[in-house]
Amino acid sequence: MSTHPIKIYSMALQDRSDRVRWLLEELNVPYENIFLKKKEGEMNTPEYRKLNPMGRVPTIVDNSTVVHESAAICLYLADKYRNIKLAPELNSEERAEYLQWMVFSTATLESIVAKMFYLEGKVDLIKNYELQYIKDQCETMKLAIEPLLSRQEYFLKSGFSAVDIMMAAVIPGAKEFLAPAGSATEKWLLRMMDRPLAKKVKVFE
Ligand SMILES: N[C@@H](CCC(=O)N[C@@H](CS)C(=O)NCC(=O)O)C(=O)O
Repeated sequence: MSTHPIKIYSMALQDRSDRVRWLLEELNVPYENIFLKKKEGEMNTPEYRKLNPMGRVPTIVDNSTVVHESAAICLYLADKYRNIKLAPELNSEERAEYLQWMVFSTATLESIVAKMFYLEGKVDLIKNYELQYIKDQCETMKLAIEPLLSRQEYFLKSGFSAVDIMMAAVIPGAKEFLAPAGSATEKWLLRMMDRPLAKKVKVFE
């Protein structure tokens, strides 16, 4: 077990570190925030590049363990503190489904949702073409998400898990496409937004 609180390197409360903070709160694990000032070059120092050679955030330092990639960080933490049961056990029937959704949340979902931010301020022609692409991709992803959340309260049948945290941190970026008004996905998202520890770390602000 840790002898020092886990350090989370980020730029702000509302970047991809928010999902890590939310998970740590749900796991009841102490942590220390280290906010790097991008404009002052703090993501570009040799010391930080040793932790994350790309100079991105979030990165965590847990004694001698260093991890970047928010999904990998959440996988690592939910397993490390598995007594809190936010990740199915290795031999559980739900383990494969859990891994599937954790990888989906960034590799498939966030890679598309992040384009929405990239498009801001771009010329209309590119914007319209790209927006149509994002919309089409979201429609395909909805085929997996919406029926599942119509059947059950959380992404895993057994209950709230690290998957819900990852998904809830990403889906609002393309809410109009992925969680339209009245959908089961929107109802799930509202429940996630109402969780006291999500509110505490201001994930949805
Ligand atoms: N896939 C990575 C993405 C990491 C990432 O791109 N983080 C952004 C902040 S949310 C960043 O560090 N951007 C670098 C910059 O703005 O200079 C993850 O999920 O951790």
